[in-house]
Amino acid sequence: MSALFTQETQAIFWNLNTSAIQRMLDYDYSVNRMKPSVAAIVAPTSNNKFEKFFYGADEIMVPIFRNTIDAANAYPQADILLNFASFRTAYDVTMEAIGIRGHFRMIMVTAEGIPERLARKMNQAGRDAGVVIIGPATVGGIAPGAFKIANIGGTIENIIASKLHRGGSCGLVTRSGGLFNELGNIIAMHADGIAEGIAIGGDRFVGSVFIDNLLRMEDNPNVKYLVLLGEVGGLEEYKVIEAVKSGRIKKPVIAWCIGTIAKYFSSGVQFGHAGASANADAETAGAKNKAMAEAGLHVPASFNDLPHTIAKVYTMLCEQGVIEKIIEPELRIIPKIRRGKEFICTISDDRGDEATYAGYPISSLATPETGFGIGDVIALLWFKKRYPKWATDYIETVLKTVADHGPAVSGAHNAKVTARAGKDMVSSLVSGLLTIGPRFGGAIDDAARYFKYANDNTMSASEFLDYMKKEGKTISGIGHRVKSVRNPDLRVSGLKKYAKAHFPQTSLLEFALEVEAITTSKKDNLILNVDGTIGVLMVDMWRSLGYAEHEIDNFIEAGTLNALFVLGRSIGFIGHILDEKRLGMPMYRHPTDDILYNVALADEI
Ligand code: Q5B
Repeated sequence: MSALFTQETQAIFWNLNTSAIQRMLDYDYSVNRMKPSVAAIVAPTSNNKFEKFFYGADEIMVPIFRNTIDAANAYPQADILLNFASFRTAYDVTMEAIGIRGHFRMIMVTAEGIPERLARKMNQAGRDAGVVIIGPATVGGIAPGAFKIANIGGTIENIIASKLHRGGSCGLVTRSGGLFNELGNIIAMHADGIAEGIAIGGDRFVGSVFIDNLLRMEDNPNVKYLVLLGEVGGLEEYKVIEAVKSGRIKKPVIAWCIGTIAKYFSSGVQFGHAGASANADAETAGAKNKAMAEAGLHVPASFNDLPHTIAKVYTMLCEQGVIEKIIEPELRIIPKIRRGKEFICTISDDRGDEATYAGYPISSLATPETGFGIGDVIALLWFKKRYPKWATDYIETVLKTVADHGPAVSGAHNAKVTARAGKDMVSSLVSGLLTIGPRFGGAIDDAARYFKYANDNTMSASEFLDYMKKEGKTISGIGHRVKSVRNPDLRVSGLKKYAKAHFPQTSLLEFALEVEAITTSKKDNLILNVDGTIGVLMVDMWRSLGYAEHEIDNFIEAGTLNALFVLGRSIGFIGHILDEKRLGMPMYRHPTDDILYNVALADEI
């Protein structure tokens, strides 16, 4: 790939460095990118699932993952890793990312001070895997108008002043980030800006070196000439000389090595970067500048002359028709004052002419002719997906099945008593709903959780029973007050029949039935009850729909399954409350002869 970054490029940002990420997104917005350049964040210690960032005046949510593998799996198109881990962690993060074979095309490592032994291993691993490593100790790179890594180019004002908001024709490679900005400014003043620029980093051992980047830029048709800002120390510039001599690099190269002052010192000088010190004559800036000039590179007489050399080469290429005039694009302006939103909604939107459920206008769902049922509405509003008919029909079967089970059950009883106390519909309904819990109706999530846990851990039915006994827990989804083997619950038979006929697979149901075979052999009423059947079949449904196990676990943790009982049984409770109102029943008082009074005289203390 000759252009390292395009407008489509997306990165995974390792570390929750909010200000650097915000700067990237501000850049994206300004240059009219269609999608944010940061697809996801990896932050191992964060408990948050996303972080909000501004995108222009609006806000967007960038998902947070606790490890790189999950982020990479969720965002297969995000093939750049911006590794902002500390120098203690950066090596491990890079090696893990290289190990995700075929995912990352480029990894940028910002940390300074990674031990040289590890840096060499890391760089070699990158080369072996065909991954471009930029850094360590770098601010990264930029393809103006397309993709900008974190802080390179500085503030938005400096970016515009240096024409880094749109592509130019120079391919720039430096070691230093500070001098990258300086050169960016010089190139903007004396030519038309940069097509691609990379600061390779100041450490002695960096991943991609000058020649790697210059060869890629040679092949990039957007780059018309090259600027290399080398440094005293190392021999990398000689590889560029060889490439020019051999004709591999044909585009004009303007080059200068900084550090010529070193010859005025009596002893060796170590400049700011770890790699900036000459260990032999050939490594001095003077020797490298001389060799580059002799090889035909455009080498100015001094750094002060560099702008004139750039202007000269640029003008020549314009006159030759190699470089054409750039039509300046319009920039989007980032508002000075931005206000963060207090609430987030990802399921429905009421801002247009008509509200939508997960993108579907209500009118496209509501009327019978559309063919959508309440199962479809639940799939959209609860799971933000369109489910196939067998799955929405199952959800509707569940709702119809649990709508009521007579007046004697805990919730209906409470709702009736509350209505008879003169309370309104909502209060009576809520008093009924509040009885839904681990023993009554609200055992569905726990049933799914424990049966799934046993199944995930390949326990046999009897091992599962032993496990629950050790835990000191009754098995959610097993047992019923009135239903038993001899008095089977026909609701359960109906659900099982539906699943057998329509589900692609029912493996968790099979497991639950093995458990039931053991429990009913001990006690007749320890059947797989309606809660248990709904729970295991919902897991079978989600598995058949292709959800990952952790997504199913998240549904269960959120209480999704008990919510099905809440929703369905509300229909019945409302019926009972209306019944009470219709009948005008008086206040209820429980008969005292149905209460065992066992009240002793309180002791005095
Ligand atoms: N034992 C449901 O209890 C019930 C055991 C068990 C191991 C078990 C009980 C239970 C789990 C929770 C659950 C949903 C309380 C039920 C629903 C909706 C409904 C309701 C309706 C509707 C029934 C007697 C002996 C004891 C216990 C042992 C009982 N369950 N052992 N695992 N799961 N189940 N709830 O019969 O040796 O004698 O001390 O908590 O799934 O709510 O229609 O009414 O639509 O409205 O009263 O269908 O099973 O029995 O609690 O007195 O226990 O059996 O350890 O052993 P029972 P208990 P031991 S569906």
